[in-house]
Amino acid sequence: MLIKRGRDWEINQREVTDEALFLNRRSFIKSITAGAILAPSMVGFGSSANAKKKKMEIDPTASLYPVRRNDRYTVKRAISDEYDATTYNNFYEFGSHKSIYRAAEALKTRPWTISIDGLVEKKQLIDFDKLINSMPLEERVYRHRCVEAWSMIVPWTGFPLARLMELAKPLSSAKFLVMETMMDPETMPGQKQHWYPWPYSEGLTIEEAKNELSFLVTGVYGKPLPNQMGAPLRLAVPWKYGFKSIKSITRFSFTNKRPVSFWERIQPKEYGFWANVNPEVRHPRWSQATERTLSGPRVPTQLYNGYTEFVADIYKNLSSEKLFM
Ligand SMILES: Nc1nc2c(c(=O)[nH]1)N[C@H]1C(S)=C(S)[C@@H](COP(=O)(O)O)O[C@H]1N2
Ligand SMILES: [Mo]
Repeated sequence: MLIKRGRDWEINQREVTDEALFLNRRSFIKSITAGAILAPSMVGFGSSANAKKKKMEIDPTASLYPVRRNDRYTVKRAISDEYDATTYNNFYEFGSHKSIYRAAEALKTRPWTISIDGLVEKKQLIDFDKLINSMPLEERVYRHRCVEAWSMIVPWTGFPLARLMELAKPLSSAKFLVMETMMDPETMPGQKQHWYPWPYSEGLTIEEAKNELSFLVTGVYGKPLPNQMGAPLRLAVPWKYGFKSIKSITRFSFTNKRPVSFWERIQPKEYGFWANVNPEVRHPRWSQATERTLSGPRVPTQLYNGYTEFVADIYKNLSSEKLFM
């Protein structure tokens, strides 16, 4: 991982390495074999003509925002600064560091077709604009806890994942929901790095997906999602580590087989299927006891990221599973 300096809160973070460390070593070795060395200047990728064009376009859903906040999910701590949350991102499709927000302008978010398939009564392709206009939008202030031990509090706009499941009508044989990110190596240059198992994918059990907290996000800070945060549609599952909250989704597939997601495929000793937040269960390379908030102090991490009352029931008969990695 590149060492980036500049903000006070980053200085204490040297001991915390991130998801990229293991991979960077492997990719480094592979790129040498391929006869090319990844220079740090290449990792961020450039802004393109596309990006500039995109800036000129007006988001066709802009008039839907802002929407009413649902106070059932309000967090007591302060909401993170919008600039901080929108310029410090994980989106490996655009590079393995945090400053991908300019590069992500290249992502083409229209037209955006979403496939619902697998073990469902109603296989379908839905246009994103049609979908969002058929859904009850609300705002929810959620915590977000990255496995790298940083966190933020943001006001997401979106609708419950359960509403999308009602459209799909999963069969009783469906036990898991798998989601996939858009595959487009031309606008997402990270996807040309063949050592990653693209497309990015994530999975939940049907019970987790139906939980009231599972939220499909279309906007943040009272506006449509910026590309770097996963436009036009991403997941928020706030009781789990951030990598479960997949961005720029184009596919929802129902299956009876537990999926192996992006990070689990890369490093199964460090990233598992469940990935529920627990301050007492260390990442093999660092403690998860505390977290650095994006615009605030270091604070203790909470079990299920503070959402125990909403989710504990899901796990009561699953104690033999590795629920916290
Ligand atoms: N497609 C995709 N989704 C992704 C990621 C990614 O690299 N690609 N990173 C994940 C991780 S590790 C985190 S912490 C969050 C970060 O979301 P944010 O950039 O909006 O804060 O997105 C998650 N979703
Ligand atoms: Mo993360």
